Amino acid sequence: MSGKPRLHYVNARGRMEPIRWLLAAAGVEFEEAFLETKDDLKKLQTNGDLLFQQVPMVEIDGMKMVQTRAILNYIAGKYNLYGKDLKERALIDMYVEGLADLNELITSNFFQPADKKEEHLATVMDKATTRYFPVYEKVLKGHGQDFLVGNKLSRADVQLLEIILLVEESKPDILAKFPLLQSFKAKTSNIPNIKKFLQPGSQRKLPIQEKDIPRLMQIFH
Ligand SMILES: N[C@@H](CCC(=O)N[C@@H](CS)C(=O)NCC(=O)O)C(=O)O
Repeated sequence: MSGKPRLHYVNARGRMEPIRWLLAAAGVEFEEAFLETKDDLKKLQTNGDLLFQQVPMVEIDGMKMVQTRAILNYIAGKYNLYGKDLKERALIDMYVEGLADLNELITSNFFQPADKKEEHLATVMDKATTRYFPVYEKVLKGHGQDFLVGNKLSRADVQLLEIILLVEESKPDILAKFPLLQSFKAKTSNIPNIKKFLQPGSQRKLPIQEKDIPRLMQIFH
């Protein structure tokens, strides 16, 4: 054992990607064990490694952690990215849950019938512009600081940057009307650990392509 967290998931973004982001932002090196086939998943299930028979699973500090949110909470707490008190943590939780909702909307585009995808994506981008991004712009404006909570990097910032970049993949000008989010993006992208994660060749995963879907379905269904 190297002592590094070991991440069990497929070689794709999916539910593991925010965990990769958070570890990277915290400057924590991690190893990845990729599931290539359904048998790889079955092996973990039969060994009793997965509490609910599902991945993501992260081996960390002698635990085999499952449930994405629980894993993120643990890493955020451990690496001091979860606010200084309960109230800061409450704010962080609200911001992060909003981001999770937006992420879910974006991901659901993959599962739309081909003739509905474009229309669905337009609706999602509209929601991003009118419901979600204005919230974060307003927060940044309200306290005049570059981070969402407490003038210090938190998991909310890391997860917001991840979602901004994700949305920009579909709509590059999404931040046009959000000047504070533009400077937030520039500043957080330049934090050394994050900058490194954004370089080609890091453990950050590329967007899932249509052609990857049958491979992933074969493992999970
Ligand atoms: N609530 C769980 C859901 C995990 C989940 O749905 N995992 C999928 C892969 S993304 C899975 O393992 N599917 C296989 C199965 O359910 O048998 C989490 O957030 O970790």
